[in-house]
Amino acid sequence: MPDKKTIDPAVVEMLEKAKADGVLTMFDRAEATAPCPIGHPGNCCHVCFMGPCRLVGKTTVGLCGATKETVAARNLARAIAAGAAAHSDHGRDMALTLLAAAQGEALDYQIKDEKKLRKVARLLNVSEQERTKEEVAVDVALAALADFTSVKEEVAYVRRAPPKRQALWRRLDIAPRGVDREIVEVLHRTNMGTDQDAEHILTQAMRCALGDGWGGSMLATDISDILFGTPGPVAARSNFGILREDEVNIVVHGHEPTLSEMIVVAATDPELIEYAKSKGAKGINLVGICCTANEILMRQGVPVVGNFLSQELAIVTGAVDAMVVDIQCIMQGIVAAAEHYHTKIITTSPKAHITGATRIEFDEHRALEVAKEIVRAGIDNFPNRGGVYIPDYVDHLVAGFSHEYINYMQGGVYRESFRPLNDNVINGRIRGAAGVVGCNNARVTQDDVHLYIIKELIKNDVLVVTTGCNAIACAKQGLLTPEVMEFTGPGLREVCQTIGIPPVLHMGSCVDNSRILTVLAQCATEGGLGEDINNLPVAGFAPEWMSEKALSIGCYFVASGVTTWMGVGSPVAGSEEVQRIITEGWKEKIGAAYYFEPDPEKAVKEALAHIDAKRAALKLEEYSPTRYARSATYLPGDYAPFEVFAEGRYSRGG
Ligand code: MSK
Repeated sequence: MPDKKTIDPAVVEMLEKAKADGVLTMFDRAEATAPCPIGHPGNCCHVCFMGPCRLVGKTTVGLCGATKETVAARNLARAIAAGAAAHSDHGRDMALTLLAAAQGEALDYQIKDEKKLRKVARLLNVSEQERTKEEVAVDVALAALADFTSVKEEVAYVRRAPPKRQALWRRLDIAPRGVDREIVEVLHRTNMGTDQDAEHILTQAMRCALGDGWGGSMLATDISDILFGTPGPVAARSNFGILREDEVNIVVHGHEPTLSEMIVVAATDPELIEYAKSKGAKGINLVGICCTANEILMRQGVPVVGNFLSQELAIVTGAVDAMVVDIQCIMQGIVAAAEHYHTKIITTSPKAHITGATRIEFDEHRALEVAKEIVRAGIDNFPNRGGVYIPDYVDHLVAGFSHEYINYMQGGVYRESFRPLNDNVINGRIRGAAGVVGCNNARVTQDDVHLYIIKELIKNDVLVVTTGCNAIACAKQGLLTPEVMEFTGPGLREVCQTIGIPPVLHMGSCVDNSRILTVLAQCATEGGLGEDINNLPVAGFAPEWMSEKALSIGCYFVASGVTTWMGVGSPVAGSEEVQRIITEGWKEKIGAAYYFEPDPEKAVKEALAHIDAKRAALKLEEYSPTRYARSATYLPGDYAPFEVFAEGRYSRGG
């Protein structure tokens, strides 16, 4: 167990309150339950009913003779398939919502970004000229749905990758067909007695993950943008201090924006605000947790309470009148926590019920009506509150750096491009870039590894993009504001100050890691940095990962050419051969390695060496930490426009 449970002082206060109130949280359960020493490193085989076979000590093969390599590879491949399924099913539901909206069956949704709709239409080979946006949207939705189930054809978005990468995927026969087919094939091959060659199994795992990244997740992101708007920078607030003692607090938690976007509308409905006042509240305060939070944060500026490990603790404040959940990363423990307080846990997805929770099923055909019913349930619960304690910590942030905005910010409407970014990598102001993403994990100190890695990277002039719970960890630390230049190396600082951006760019939720893929593809084809993603001086990190989705994301980053370091521990530690395959083997095969490295210092060191090696291979200026030290002399407070954020870093008061 880590020495400390968290570095967030608001969480420390809430853990004390949970203890005083007799509430057990994941932090307590992590202390009480050690990870299984056989399953954790991938040595437990349970694909048939003669086992599980535990490959430890003298037992080196299962009943069927399956080796440690085969077992570890099968376990990893199955986890990747499950993660890909989660993202892609989310994406498919977005396509169904778009279809219903375009056909006039879901009247509460509009096509908010027509420009993006038409761009996506062209990418999916849907004719868009001289057609209404609704006509185009119907065909885009149908094309997307067909993409998920394509049996033979590769998914359309493969064509968004650099041509060299596409060619490599085709040569290796891993250009993904529909993600459904790839997931099924992983499950079939890893079924008892089928594919029993570790490398062969893991090659299919890559294909499946690519079907997620360049298929299901990318479609989820694009369709969300079409329906709810493509994000641009938006100022917002984070941490427990955003809860209000005198207002109805409604927390949305999970991943899908379809319901939460409607709850945003319902929470600002004058009639419902009046209704809240009739119950003694001053108004309605809508906030988020996890990736539903990221979705409405980056489009609507809705504040975020915390990341994955903070979900039970939000209830412990006694101030949450309703916690509305949809899919993924929702702990069953929130229902038990809510029994100590008045909080109503409301499950909404037809796919996700939780025993003991209140159920209000979401239906996109009457979306706003359901959203209002949910908000009303939260309001009705306000008078039932007991004691309330809200830790007084609030930080400010800027979120919403979509691919489209990053393009725009480097030249405006008429000259948008990635040229300035590439040029600054070439001249060494920016040493490289990193995607730092992913969950919290109760086996390590909450947010500590995230922030250590990000601070080390930006100190070393590495521009960081972030998503998911890592983005929320950064938000709580004030790292998503332009004022954090004190942590930033001089070259990167100069670039960020010139453009007016933070050194850490919030790019969205878990499925929005697909935005990072398209940014990388554009960097690779812009010129000057090679011709493929694996030529770029970039790295991937998931410092506190815990979810199968994170394994799929990590795998599609690697298969796309980004060497990636996963923190915490390795799910394949039990097989040296599998570790070799996904590191040296994949480096040779696909041009990038998949590392599991629990030591964050070592991971950063290796990633910086990797970035420098990529610079050298491109024959770029050797990176020097002092070359731009004189030109980038401005520090926080030297310039006025963002003084409003100057507090930062777990500041007290909202
Ligand atoms: S919510 S998958 S804990 S990032 Fe997307 Fe956070 Fe990881 Fe869930």
